Amino acid sequence: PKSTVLGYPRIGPRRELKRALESYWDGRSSRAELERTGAELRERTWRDLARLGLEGLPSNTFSLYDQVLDTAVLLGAVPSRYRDADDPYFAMARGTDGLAPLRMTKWFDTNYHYIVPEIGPDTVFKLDAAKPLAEVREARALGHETRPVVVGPVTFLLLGSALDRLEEALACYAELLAALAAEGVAWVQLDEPALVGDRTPEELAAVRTAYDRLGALSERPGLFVASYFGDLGESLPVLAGTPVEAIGIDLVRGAVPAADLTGKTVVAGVVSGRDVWRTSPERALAALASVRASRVTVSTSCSLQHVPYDVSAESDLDPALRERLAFAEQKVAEVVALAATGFHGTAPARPSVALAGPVPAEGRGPYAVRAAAQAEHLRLPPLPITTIGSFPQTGELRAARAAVTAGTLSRADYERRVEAEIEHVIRLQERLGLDVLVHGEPERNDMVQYFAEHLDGFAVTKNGWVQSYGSRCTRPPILHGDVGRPEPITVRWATYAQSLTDKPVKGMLTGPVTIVAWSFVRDDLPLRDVVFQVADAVRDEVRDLEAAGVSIIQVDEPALRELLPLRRAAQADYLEWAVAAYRRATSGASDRTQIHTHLCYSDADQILAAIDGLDADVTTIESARSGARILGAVSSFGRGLGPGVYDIHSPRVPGAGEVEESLRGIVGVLPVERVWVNPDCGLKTRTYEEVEASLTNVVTATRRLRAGLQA
Ligand code: THG
Ligand code: ZN
Repeated sequence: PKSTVLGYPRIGPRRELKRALESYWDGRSSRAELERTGAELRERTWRDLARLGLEGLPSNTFSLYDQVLDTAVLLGAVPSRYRDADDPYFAMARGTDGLAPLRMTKWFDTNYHYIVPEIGPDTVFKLDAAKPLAEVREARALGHETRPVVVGPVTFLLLGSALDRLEEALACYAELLAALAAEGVAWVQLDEPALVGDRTPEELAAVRTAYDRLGALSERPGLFVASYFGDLGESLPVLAGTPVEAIGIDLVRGAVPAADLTGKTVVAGVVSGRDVWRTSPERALAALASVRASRVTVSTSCSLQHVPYDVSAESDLDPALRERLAFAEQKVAEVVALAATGFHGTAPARPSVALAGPVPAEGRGPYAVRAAAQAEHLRLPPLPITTIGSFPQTGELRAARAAVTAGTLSRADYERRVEAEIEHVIRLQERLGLDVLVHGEPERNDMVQYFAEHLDGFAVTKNGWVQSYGSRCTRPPILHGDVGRPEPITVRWATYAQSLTDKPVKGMLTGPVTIVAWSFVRDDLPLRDVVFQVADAVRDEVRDLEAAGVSIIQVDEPALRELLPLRRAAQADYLEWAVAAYRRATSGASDRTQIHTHLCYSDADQILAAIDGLDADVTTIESARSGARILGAVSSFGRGLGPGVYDIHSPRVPGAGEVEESLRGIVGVLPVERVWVNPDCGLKTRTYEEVEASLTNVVTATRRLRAGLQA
């Protein structure tokens, strides 16, 4: 075919799949009803793609939860403990009463999370091709021939840390290819995004083995190996040396390869699947023209699952901005138009660029000086107790926000409800005996969307949902112009909360890297410059919070790890500017103001030096699950540390004895004067009942330890 896409969104243009999943999980509907919604979404996707004129339609890009989990099921990699569950698939994805779910982590450098395959000594690979075969047949019954998409063997095994199981996995893939060929399938797409990272000689040898082996099979469809999220680099000649017929190359993130790929089809990813901008036809056509291959198919740089469905659903967007945007539907139309080379649009001009000025001189003194000033000012007890920031988001608050948008609730009434919630959260924390309070963030829908709504240079969407994991979605804001902060954003809520209590209340901000990572950003400026603009807006907010009497300010960067470049060669430069941006955002604070930050990642090892470089006075970390390893690693920071004393990701309430034991473990490793006591993450997803019971036990445990310190 002359045109195709590597994948398509599946949550539904109005999040139909989200609703169907949550209804099924709550026992309000049957598995059959869920399947029906899935079938409707697939039918609609194929119909839309065909209507837009796309030639190569993908199938098996639909998933009830995650495509990596689907691949694990395809290969029989279902850990035995899940096999007897009522619904093993969702037991793996979400856990059950008695079973923890499989681990989940970020898909390369995206905000999408996949389920990590668990491949152990008990894993027996055994093909279960039901899903891809059913989708091929389903599409065929609707009049569409499709190309099933499956995660390829090398990427799948690398994600499961089990490349040593290549032989067994390949036997399964071979069986799959035979089954697809028997079904009359002409092409299969094997996704190998892992090939755009640094690969060892052994891993490159595995690529060669895999595709020589699969390519040599007599009964198989055409093999299309798709790479995305960067340059294939040293993987390209390896792949090109195997018998695969087609290679997918990301020409948005990566360069047009110099290599002569005569004999191959190049599936040229010239329409970005990672941003929401219209494609420049000049650039795309130039890239297409310079590919040296036997055939060129026009495509997207990666699956379109990372962008929303349809920009024409965004009636509230400024028309001048909207005409510069392309969501999934518009991108398909671009691919089709480029393939026909009847693409005559011109890229509209971008707004002017106001570069962030020079980095402000570091305002803050050395830690020892700061710590002394803060101790004098804050007068906290030993082992101060705090929380990460958010308190349970009630259905009432979400409904109230929706009512404001719908125009059925006045802003003033909404703000009164937010204030009532803040007062409730403050009184609760006082009653429990916490030392550093938070306002609970009832006014925020999302820690990035909320700031984007209040900053210049950003637009937000009504329906621009992108799947983050399972049924969970975000609406990434669109950073399209120069960033500015017209007026204080959080000061009103922070000062209201502080007015209710004599205890210090932390101001809560999202850091510049995270705001950018979870938005779609302009592509006409280096990412660093965009992040610095956002940093300056956060810096203004820090300054205003301080001026309003807020003496502790937390600036979180949960996406610091996510934006780490996939290639090692680019990582040091990124970490340097990312840390500089954080310091730019926070260094306007005086020595007396205590800066906190919070980390959620279990895989922080690669960026520990950068986290140290943030130079926050207090770092709270999710350590309840990652355990002693991370404690040892951060103990060298030499500043305040709050390793989580219990895991908030489960509804279980930890006993006081259990928390005490965890705390004793922590003070056994870290100097007690640097230790803070806190849950290991925000409380947004818990109920008030769970939060109250858990925090009561945290306070009891901390008081026992304090008593021991005085003795
Ligand atoms: N915000 C954004 N991105 C994120 C997170 C976030 N990426 C990483 C991590 N946190 C992902 N986690 C979640 C958790 C919950 C939800 C989304 C991502 C979620 N979303 C609501 C839903 O799908 O119903 C919608 C929220 C809304 O109204 O905006 O619950 O915290 N940007
Ligand atoms: Zn966290």
